[in-house]
Amino acid sequence: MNLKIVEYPDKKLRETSVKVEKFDDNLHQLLDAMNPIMINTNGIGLAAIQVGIAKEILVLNIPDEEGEQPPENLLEIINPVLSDMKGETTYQEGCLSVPSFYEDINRFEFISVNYQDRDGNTQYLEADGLLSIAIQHEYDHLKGILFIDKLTSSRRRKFEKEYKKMLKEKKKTN
Ligand code: Y12
Ligand code: CO
Repeated sequence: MNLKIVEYPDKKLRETSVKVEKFDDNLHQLLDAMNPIMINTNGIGLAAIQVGIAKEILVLNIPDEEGEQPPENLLEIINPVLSDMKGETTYQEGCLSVPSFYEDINRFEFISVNYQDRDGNTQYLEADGLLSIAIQHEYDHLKGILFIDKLTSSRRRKFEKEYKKMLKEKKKTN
């Protein structure tokens, strides 16, 4: 499967993803293609809409203490429903669809997630720390929300200016 990361300001990223209904070979092929894209681009989370597919599919692999992302730590989350959001935390986030930009974002500290795995089995997890932040960031993608939408208006204006400049430079070198 030849997938490419969709980058801001592509309007595709604003689409609302739909629930997965068929847990078939097509879904497995997509999941198997999303994982290496995420790992090879130093990502820790990726939503299907970031590769142009508007379905409620997330892959995550939170680095361990050595900074490794072994395949056994891969988490595939389909049709997630978040609940029991509690507390508050701040983390400097980045996004594969918004390259070269990082900013402090407030999130809930603890969340619970009901979801399905690649075979359609119902699963449940409770998360805190980086996993909780990453799931909330990826879940937002399913609703067409980007972390830059959470910036103050002055910070957002600064971002738009810097990002435009970065895209211009990129165009020159390509
Ligand atoms: C905490 C904060 C954000 C998340 C969401 C998942 N975000 C990522 O996985 C971001 C990855 C990322 C990787 C980059 O490196 C490359 O593209 C090679 C990167 O650097 C550049 O764009 C130059 C930026 C972001 C989870 C938890
Ligand atoms: Co993102």
